[in-house]
Amino acid sequence: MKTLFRIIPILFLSISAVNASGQNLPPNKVIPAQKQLDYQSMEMVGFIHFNMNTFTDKEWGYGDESPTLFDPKNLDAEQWVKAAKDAGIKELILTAKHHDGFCLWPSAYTEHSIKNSPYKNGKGDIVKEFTEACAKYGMKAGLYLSPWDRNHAGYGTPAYITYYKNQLTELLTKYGKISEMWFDGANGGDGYYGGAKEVRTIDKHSYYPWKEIREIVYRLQPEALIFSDAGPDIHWIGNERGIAGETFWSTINTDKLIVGESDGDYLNSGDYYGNAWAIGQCDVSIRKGWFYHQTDDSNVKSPSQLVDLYYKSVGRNAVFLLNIPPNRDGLFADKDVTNLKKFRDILTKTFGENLAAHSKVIAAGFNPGNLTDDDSNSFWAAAKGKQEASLEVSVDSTKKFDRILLQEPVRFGQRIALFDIQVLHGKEWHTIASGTSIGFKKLLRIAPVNGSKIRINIREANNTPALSNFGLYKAAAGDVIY
Ligand code: FUL
Repeated sequence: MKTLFRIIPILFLSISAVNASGQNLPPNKVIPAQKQLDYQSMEMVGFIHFNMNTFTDKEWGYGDESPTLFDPKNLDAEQWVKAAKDAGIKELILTAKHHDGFCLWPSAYTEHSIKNSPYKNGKGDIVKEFTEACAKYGMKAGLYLSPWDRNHAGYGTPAYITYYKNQLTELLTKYGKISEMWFDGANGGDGYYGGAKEVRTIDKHSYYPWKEIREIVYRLQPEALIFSDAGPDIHWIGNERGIAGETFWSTINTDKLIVGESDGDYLNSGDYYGNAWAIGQCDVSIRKGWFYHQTDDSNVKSPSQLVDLYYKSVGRNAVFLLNIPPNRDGLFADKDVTNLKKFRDILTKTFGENLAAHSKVIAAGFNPGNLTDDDSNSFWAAAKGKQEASLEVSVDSTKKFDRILLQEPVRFGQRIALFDIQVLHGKEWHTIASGTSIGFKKLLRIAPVNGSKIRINIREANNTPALSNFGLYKAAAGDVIY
């Protein structure tokens, strides 16, 4: 592998040279779009699974549920948004339609919607309430429109595709700015299908015209990002536990991706040789299920468990997508709100003081001081042509730390493929951490340690290595490793 990493970089090297200030790094062939950079820097997005299943106590509705069952008496979308904001969430994604086909907005194309429910006497529109609440509090709004529809009579035929595109168009034209469209990979199986009550399988390679569907999104909402297990902007991490691989590349080979049929292990690590940039998104629910069930009230993830997931998603170069399902009243349950707040408090405390801030850095190459200057835009880069480097950071030897932060300026591509970190304790260097990818953000958790110097050794990279940020922290109470 080591030799391979040494040969491959040549393919990635661009012709432009690093200039003297180090601010113009030759970019890799595969780099993120600006909207992907902006998305990744949000770090945390939220999911809101709220729909017919909330009232039938199911996870997957069959599609024959009566709209009369849907009646959230105290729904308050602002409560969702405020609680999410306090938790550090920057965008929320609502299940406008889940697999059972019930629509949270009064779609002109079906009767299976909120307009035939008792909610606000059929005059309600929860997509509207949701997007307005998001706009009011500066939260980005995304929507989930299930490609699988167990209610629709035409599912499996071209008629359903027209219906799906019409619904997508409604959602993208009537509710202001939509920042993300979330396309689920689950599709095909048994269902009501307008009364046919049968099993309908579809060809995952050809049934959904994904190219056309994506074009609708980009045409109607040019700034929106598209999620699916095949990307293109954001891809599924390959499990629903919220955990990215310890090695995670934001590059992936799109030829290997099919919506609903991608290899989970592949998605979990990304691909060093990938031909496209796609952000990894780690979805997980704060509760056992995606939808609210009273029986899960004793099963809400603790603040510490959520912090652990933050390290396993954001800390591994991915984005954390946490689901918080409103209850039958249409509200986040108190326990969920409390745990969300405590989760954010723990992170704020842990990352409140960077023990390496403004520390002296010695390294060959350009602007080593940029590593500790509190500005994650500026960066250090190794000397031109080098793919290995060592940086020495002087630190206060009286202070113990147990969390390490590294960031690459990924606007130039993801480069570092092998590194380790050592601490000088007395006269000896001890290796305290190592890794095989960094990307936008890498957080390493170690046993508490102190020393007078830290050495960051970059052993392999696919282009001139660069780092934009380095931090040392002491974990706050509640920041524990599971
Ligand atoms: C899955 C769905 O089948 C679940 O119900 C849920 O929506 C989850 C986020 O994605 O594929």
